[in-house]
Amino acid sequence: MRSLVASACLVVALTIPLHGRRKASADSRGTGQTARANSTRLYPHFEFCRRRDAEKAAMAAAVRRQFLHAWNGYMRYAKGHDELRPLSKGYKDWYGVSLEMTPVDALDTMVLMGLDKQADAARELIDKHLSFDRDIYVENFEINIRLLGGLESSYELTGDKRLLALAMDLANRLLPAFHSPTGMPYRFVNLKTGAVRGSVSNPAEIGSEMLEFGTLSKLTGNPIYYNTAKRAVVALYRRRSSIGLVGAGINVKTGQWTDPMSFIGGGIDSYYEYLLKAWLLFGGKDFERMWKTSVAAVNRYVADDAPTGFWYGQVNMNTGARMGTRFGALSAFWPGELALSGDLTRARRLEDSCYKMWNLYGVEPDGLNYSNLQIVDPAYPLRPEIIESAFYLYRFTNDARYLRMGRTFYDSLMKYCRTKDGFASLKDVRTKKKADDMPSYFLAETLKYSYLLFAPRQTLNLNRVVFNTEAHPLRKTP
Ligand code: DMJ
Repeated sequence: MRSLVASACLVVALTIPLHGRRKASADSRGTGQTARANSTRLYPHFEFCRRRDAEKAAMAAAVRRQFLHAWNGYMRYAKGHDELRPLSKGYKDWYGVSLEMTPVDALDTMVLMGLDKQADAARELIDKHLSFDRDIYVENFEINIRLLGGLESSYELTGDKRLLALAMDLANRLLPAFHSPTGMPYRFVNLKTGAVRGSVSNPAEIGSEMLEFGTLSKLTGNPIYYNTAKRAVVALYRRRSSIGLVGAGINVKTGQWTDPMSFIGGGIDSYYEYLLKAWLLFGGKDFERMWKTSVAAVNRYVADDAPTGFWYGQVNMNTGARMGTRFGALSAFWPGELALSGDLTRARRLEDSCYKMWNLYGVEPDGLNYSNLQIVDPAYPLRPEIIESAFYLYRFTNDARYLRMGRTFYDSLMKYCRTKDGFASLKDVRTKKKADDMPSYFLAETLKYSYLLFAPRQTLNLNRVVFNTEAHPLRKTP
C-alpha cells in the first residue's frame, strides 16, 4: 500500500510537467491560475500531492521556528545549564553541576533542521564546559539515552571527533554500573569513583543501553561496550516468565523479580523498543528472536480490545491475568514500534486510541484509565511519544491522517504550552496549569519528530538510521 501510494504521487509528479507544458503553450496568453485550474481538474491527485507538499513545507518551517524559540529561551536564561525553567526564567541542573543536557540533546535536531549557527553554539558549550569527571551519582539510563546517544549521533552527523572522545569517556564511566552478579546494571553510578547504587531496577533501565553501547563498539572497534550491554539484555530476557512477559521491578544482584506487573509503559517501554531496534541496527538472530517472542506475548496478554478502543493495559507476568487498565503518554510510543516492525494494523488502531486520549482534553495526560476514560495522572511533561508514532505511521502509510494528527499536536503545544521564553510542561491537562519545566527531550524528541513528520523524506532516510529512545539517529553502517 505504502509503495503504491508513494509511486502514484511520483508517477503523476513526473508526468505532469510534460502535459502541463503542452497545455501552457496552447494557452500561451492564459494566466498561471488557468493552468493550475486545468491541472487540478485533469490531475486531481497531482493537485492533492502538490498542496500536501506545500502544507507540509509550511508546517516544517513552523516547527523549526518553534525550535528556535525554545532554544533561544534556553540560551537567554539557562545557557550552559542542563534545562530551562520556562516560567521562573531560571535553570535546572539535574545533579547540582551541569552536564550540558539541553545542548547535547538538542544538537542533532539543529543539524537536521539546518540550524548551523545554533549547532556551532551548542558545540562550543559542549566543548568548553562538558566534563564527566564529576563526583556525582547519575542515573545510568537517563545519561545513556540523552548524553551518550546524543554525543554519538551528533558525532556521526558532524564528524566532530571531540564528541566521540566525550562519548568514550562517558561510556567508560558508566561501565562500572554493569558490575553486578547478574550483569544487569545498577540504576546509579558515580561518574568519578565508579561506585554504584540502586539494586532494584526495571527492564527499561536495564535493557536500554544496547543501541548506544553497541554503536560505540562500532565507532571505536572495542567490543566491550556491545558485549556488556548485550549481556545485560540477555540476562533480563532469560528471566522472562513462562508466558514470555517481564515484570516492572527486578533486583540486579539476585535476579529476583520484585514486581510482577507487566505492561508496555514507562519502566518497561524501551526494553521492548531496544530488542526491536537492536535487531534493526545490528542484525543477528538473537535480537530478532527476543523481539518476536516478546511482542507475541505482549500482543497476546497485554493488549486489550476494550469497548473504548484498542489499548494495552497491565497484567500479571506469570499468569497473564489482567491487573489494570492504565494507558498514558509514555505508552504512546508503541504504535511507532509496531509500525517499525511491520504490524501496521495494530499500530494504526492503537494510534487512533492515543489520538482519542489526546483529544479528551486537547493534550494527553500521563495516565488514563481507558476503561472509563478517567484521568489518573493529569500531567503533560511535553512528551514526544504520540508524535513519534505519527511520524512512523506517516512514513510507512503515506496517510494524510497522520499529518492532520501532527497538526493537532502542534496547535495544542502552541496554545497550551508555549510561553514568552520557551515551552512549559503542564501540571494538569484539565486546567492547563503550567509547570516550570522544559525537559531536554522536548528539543531532542518532541520537536524533532514534529519536524520530521512534515519535512521532506530525504531529510532523514529511515533505511539508514535507527533512532534511540531519545530520538537520536544512529547509523546502520558497520
Ligand atoms: C524520554 O527521555 C525517552 O523517550 C524515554 O524513553 C522515555 N521518556 C522520555 C520522554 O517522554
